Amino acid sequence: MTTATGGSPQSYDAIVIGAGFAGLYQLHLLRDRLGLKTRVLETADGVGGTWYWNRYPGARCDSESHSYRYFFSKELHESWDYSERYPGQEEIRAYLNHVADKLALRPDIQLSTKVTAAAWDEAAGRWTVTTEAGERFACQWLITAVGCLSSANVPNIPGLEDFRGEWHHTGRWPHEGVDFAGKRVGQVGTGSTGIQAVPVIAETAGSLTVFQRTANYSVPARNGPLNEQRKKEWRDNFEEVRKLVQSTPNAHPFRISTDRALDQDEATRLERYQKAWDIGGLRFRAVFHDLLLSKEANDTAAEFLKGKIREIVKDPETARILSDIDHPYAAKRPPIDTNYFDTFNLDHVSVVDVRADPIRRIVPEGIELESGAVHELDVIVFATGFDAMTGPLLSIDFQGAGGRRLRDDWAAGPKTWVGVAIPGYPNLFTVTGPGSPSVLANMIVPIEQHVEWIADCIETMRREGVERIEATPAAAEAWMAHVGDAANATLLPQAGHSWYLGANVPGKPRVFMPYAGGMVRFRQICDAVAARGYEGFAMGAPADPAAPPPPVLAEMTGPDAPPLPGYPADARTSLVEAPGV
Ligand code: N01
Repeated sequence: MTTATGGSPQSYDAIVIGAGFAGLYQLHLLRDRLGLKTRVLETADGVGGTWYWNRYPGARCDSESHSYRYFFSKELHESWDYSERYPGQEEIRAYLNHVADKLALRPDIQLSTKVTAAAWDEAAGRWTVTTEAGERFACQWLITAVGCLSSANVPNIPGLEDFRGEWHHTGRWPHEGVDFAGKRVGQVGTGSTGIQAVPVIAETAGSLTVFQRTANYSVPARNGPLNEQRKKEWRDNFEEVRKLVQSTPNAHPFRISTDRALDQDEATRLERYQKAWDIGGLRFRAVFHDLLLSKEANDTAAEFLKGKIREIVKDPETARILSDIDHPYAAKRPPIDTNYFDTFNLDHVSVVDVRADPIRRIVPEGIELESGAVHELDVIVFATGFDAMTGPLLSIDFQGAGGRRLRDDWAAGPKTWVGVAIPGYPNLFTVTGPGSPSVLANMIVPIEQHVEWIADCIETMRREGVERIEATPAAAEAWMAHVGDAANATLLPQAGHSWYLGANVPGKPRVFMPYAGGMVRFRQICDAVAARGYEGFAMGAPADPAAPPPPVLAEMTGPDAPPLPGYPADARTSLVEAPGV
């Protein structure tokens, strides 16, 4: 199929940007259920989204494999087995390729196509989407499926261009891999990614120096192969697993205890932490209900985990640096690992505390610290994270109604109505945009919920002959206030340097971006918005800037909000049970 570079743009009903989990499913629903002429535009030369780009050593999902897959089709479910408790990057990419084939999606996916701009044409009631190559597409509905963590954050450290060795960001890893054999490797960053990468890089590197700015907790993943019986169990229990992940606030396949840490005596608490440590993974966060609600409760878990670091790491100074953690457990996204702390017992692996002695610059031979010390390196690995949530959207020049620009509208922070719609940007839907539970949940579940909600919304519009939908400014204001309230009911904002707050990117406004009220409550709110005729949206006409906030939000989150199935009454206003992946 050809696309226009001049003259009239190619015309579609819907354009989807991105071919990861969200984009593939969105295409399937719009094309195969609604019969829309739909095209997916994808920067990469393959499908997979985050799993296409993040090929760094040790890249693996922290969600358990029976929960990290689509749940919309039993047939699809039965056609695929993962091989380990946590799926590795290659296997997830293979799964998504399998899905693309099974659903015959490829003919409608245009790879190697980077969207750079999108402008709303009010007279035509359509978006014009422009790519880096100058191709243009017109569509009535535009859906971003660009992921939350796809804009790599390479820190602006002076001198990088003079470095004589090679450097790589984990989120843009070379497809041919990186040969560390015998090399002096420096890794900057100890988030979830860095903690996965260290043990694997150490296997072949001549030396590995980890530059740590913020020490981090980590719980053993206890990964391992799934035997045939376990695979069959996950295949046979599709309905149960689906119901479970759709009924937990973090969309993981485990329930969070309703017990409170502070109600237990110390021996019981320790016993339960030890048991969770032995089981491994994000389930550690589920041991007690109050771990993110009470600092005192959190301290009990934090002390247990710091004690483990001191137990594992033999050199006392290394153990001190690694366990000198300044934030509550799980206030930043909690990593899980395979032999992370043990790796520091190897003679060729060391940690440098760059909070005490910050990185001053990069010099041709390596990394220089403020003290003047120079660490000579052949390879630098930046495991320095992402310009999260807003970064991927703002990398596209969105021009909404009346020529307004998203970059200006979000200068003080993002604003969406229920994470999927932006006032001033009609017929634009954002899958897992700011204000969605997204990264505080097992991503697949919010992705499926958003994609289905968007498809239902478009179906309703078509049925009712409505051409245009736009969130009202008051709805987005009210939603972001609620997103802030939900976060403030927890310890999450106490990790002042977290990417949830945008604090990892210099100059980025400090706004808590994901919705911490839990996926179950979120789904209830979205369903109510739709059931009440898309409250908070203007249907068929531009949004009234003076429209009042939609009553649905106050009703769904206030004291008379409907109960959440299976949760205690005091889990009403904010669940905040277990931020996960
Ligand atoms: O990124 P991060 P990540 N000098 O931002 C440090 C998801 N994920 O790629 O904390 C020195 O968490 C920074 O230090 P500080 C998951 O949601 C999912 O690890 O800012 N250090 C920090 O240590 C995760 O949360 C899976 O002080 C600098 C690190 O770099 C998200 O991806 C697997 C620095 C960045 O940590 C991002 O994790 C892996 C500088 N100038 C990851 N700049 C799954 O399971 C930054 N740092 C699906």
